[in-house]
Parts: sequence; C-alpha cells; structure tokens
Amino acid sequence: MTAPTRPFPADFLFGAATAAFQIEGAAHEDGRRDSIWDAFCRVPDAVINGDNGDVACDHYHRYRDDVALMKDLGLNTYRFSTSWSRVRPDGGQVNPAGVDFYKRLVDELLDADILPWLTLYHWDLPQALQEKGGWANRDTAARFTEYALDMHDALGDRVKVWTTLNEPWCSSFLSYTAGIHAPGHYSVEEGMLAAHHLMLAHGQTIGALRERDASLNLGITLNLTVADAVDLSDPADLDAARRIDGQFNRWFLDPIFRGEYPADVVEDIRAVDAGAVASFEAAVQPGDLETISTHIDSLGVNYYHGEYVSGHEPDLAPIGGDAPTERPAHSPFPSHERIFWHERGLPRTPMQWEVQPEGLTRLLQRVSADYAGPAGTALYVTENGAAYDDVAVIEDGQTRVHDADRVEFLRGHLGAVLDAIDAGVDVDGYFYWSMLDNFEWAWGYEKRFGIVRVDYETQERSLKDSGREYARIIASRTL
Ligand code: GBH
Repeated sequence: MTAPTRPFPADFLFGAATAAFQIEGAAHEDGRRDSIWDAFCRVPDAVINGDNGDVACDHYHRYRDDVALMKDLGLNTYRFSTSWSRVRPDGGQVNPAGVDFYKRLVDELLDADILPWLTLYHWDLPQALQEKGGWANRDTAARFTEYALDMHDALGDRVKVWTTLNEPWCSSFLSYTAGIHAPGHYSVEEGMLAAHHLMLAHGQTIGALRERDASLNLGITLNLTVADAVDLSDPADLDAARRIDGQFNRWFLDPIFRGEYPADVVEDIRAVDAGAVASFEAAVQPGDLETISTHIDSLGVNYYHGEYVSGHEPDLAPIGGDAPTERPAHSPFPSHERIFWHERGLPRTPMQWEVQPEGLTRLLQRVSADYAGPAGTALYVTENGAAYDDVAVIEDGQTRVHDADRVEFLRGHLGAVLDAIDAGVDVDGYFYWSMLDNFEWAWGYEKRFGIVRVDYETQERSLKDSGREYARIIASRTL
C-alpha cells in the first residue's frame, strides 16, 4: 500500500529562514558596530554559557557555500534579515561596506534562482540608538525608515519582497518588559511604548517604500498563537484565553488591519499599571493609527506552539518560558495575573513548547477570516520549526543527523498548512525555521533548530535527515 500524496498549489513557495545576528558573525568587521544583542550578550547571566554573536555560523564569510546548500535543497525562496548595525553602525551615517555584503548575498541568491525575502529588523537595534532610549523613543521609528530607504537604494532593483519587522511582540514585551531579550529591561511602560513605536516604524516604512515603488511586495511578520481555554464552560478560563489572544495576536493585528488597539487589552493593563497606559496613550499621536494601518500585501505568520490556559492554578508552565538563565525574568504579559498554563498531554520539544500542528491550521483560518482575507493580504508561514537534541554520527565518512522527530514536526506542520488550504485559506508559502543551527538568543548555541547542522568548532555544515526530507518534498511538491 502506498501512502496517499498531497500536492501543494503550483505557485506555493518553499523556503527556509534565518536572521542576521543569529548567523552572520563578523560582529566587528567592515565597520559594523554593536547592536543591542552584542551588548546584551555581555550582561552576566543574560545568555547561556556567555555565548555571543561574534562568530555565530560565520555566514558573513561563508554565504556562498550557504547559498549553494540552499540550491541543493531546492529552496524557492530564502528569508533573511539585514543588520541595521552593519548598514548604519551608529544608527546614522551609512556604511557602504556593510551594505555591500547584502548586495553580494542577493546577487548570489538571484544567480541560484532563489527569491530573496528580506526582513529589515530581526531584533538587532544599533546600541547607539538604545542609548537614546531605543524603541521606547519615538525617534527610533524615524531612524528605522531612513535605514529602510538606504536598503532600498542599494537593493530595490533586485529585491521585491520586503518585510519591515520580525515579531514586534518579542522586540517590545519580551525585550523591554520581561527582560529576557535585549535590552533586558523590566518595564510595562517601556514595553507598551516600544510596541507602539515599532508599529509606527512599520507603517511609515511601508508608506515610504510604496511611494518609491508601487510594485514591491510589502509586509510584516508576527508571532501569532492559538490560545485554548482548559474548560470552555468556565468564564475564568475563557478570560485567560482572551488575555493571551489579546496580548499576542490582537495587540498587533488590530492596529494593522483595523486601525485601532484592542480596548479590552488596554483596560486589562490599566487595571494593573495605570501609569504605563497613560504614558502609552500620550504616545499615540493623531494620525499614528492611520499610518500603522497602511495596506500590506503580505502577512507573515510565525507559529511554533499554542497556549493551553486557565484562570485557575496550578500553573504548570512558567510564565515567560523563554528565560533559560539565572537572570530574573518578568512576565512578558502585562496582564498575566489571571493566566495559568496547564498540561494537555501533547508532546513537547526540548524548549518545552507543545507540538500542535493542528493549531497552525486553526490559526491560519482565523487570521485569514478575520484580518488578511478581507484586506486582500496574502498569508505566508514565515517561520515554523523545532529544536531537538540532535546527535551527529559519522557514517561512511559523512556527518549525519537522524532527526526523526524534526522530520515528523516538519511533515506535520506542512500537512497542517495543506489542511488550511483545503479549508479554503489562501496560504502562499512556508519557511522552515531555520536553514542552519544558529545563535538561539538567550539560549545561546545550546538549542539547534536547523535542517542543516553546524559544527561550531569547524563551521562544517551537514544536511540533517530533516533537510533531506524537505528537499524531497520540495522536489516533488507533494507531501
Ligand atoms: C522565533 O521567535 C524567532 O523569530 C527566531 O529568531 C527564533 O530563533 C525562533 O523563533 C526560535 O525560538 O509564553 O512567554 O513562554 C519565537 C517566538 C514567541 C516562541 C513566544 C516562544 C513563548 C512565549 N516565540 N513563545 S511565553
């Protein structure tokens, strides 16, 4: 008996994703200066093992080999980010040597017939701008648009897909409120201000790029989730799910697609920190929401896991489960006091994230029905993947990783995308996170998400079984 095969739509894009700070290394070369992540890596106990991005995957020097690997995999597209600290090392003056790296990378991708999918901000703010308040300072949004236009000057003739931000929830609440990501602050007020200024940066940059070239495909990537209540008949459980949905999803989707912040979330936060909300309300200037809700052509959905929550104890998953070190972590959710995580027996990855492919189907259906569909915005899964405890073995002189768990994760989530497509959702592509094992933020190099293994001693790359499986799926365009 042969297994049934499921075809993908003819123009569906298969990709893989990375981010500049996580792979490039060359942190002090060709004029690059510190980003907030370089600085944060020097904070005691901020990152496991005191790891940093100085070398990472040395992609800055090995990008040709890495693009060759992408070609072997058969990728249609590659999602990468550009480093603001390379391009404008102090947040101001342009550094041509930094820009040149991205010109070389894009040329290499185009030669390999791989569509470059460029993200302008994947969390690495120039440290010089953090010293002026970072994303809590409204001026940072204006600086971001200048940097975006530099990149467009350099690459606009060859790069047609532009994403403003990756996961603004992480660059605001995880970074300025929970203290888990750079710059490691613990302030609800700064988190809210950062989130608004990131949205503003997004909206005004979409407008500026569209004015330059109406044919560009412009969008943003959000980390979205499905929040399930433990007991659907318990108002406290439903309220916990509403709070999670509000703070992860609607806080960003509503301003972008509806031009408003969700009032229920504002009131939840006011109840615990009225000062933070007052300061946020003062920061939202007339016209901001109009700017933020500028039409986008594509919405990137990053999905890793769902949330299973109740309004009652016990709390089985630590709030802010992203904190791996001794350094204190606060909750990234300003209104978290009635949210408790429960166990539902799903498999978990070593990050303790639930494996729940079906959540991706429901998420895509919901985002399409409530937001992207009516707006005429295309949907892409711009990140999905898992860290597993990979074991490298040598067979016939070759390094192999038999990562059956990741193969199953990949197949499960691609199946979930097909289920969404079968249900009528228009999903135009999928990017596995990540192309390479890389610097996993506060987890340092301890967690490996790649379909390609990186040996950090030798920088040798080896295709894992999951990479081989992905290549087969891409070649046949069926699951
Ligand atoms: C992505 O973010 C990043 O874009 C990428 O750089 C990173 O390497 C990759 O994932 C793997 O981590 O309820 O507080 O425990 C991940 C998005 C959203 C996943 C929040 C973990 C847990 C939040 N994250 N989620 S909490």
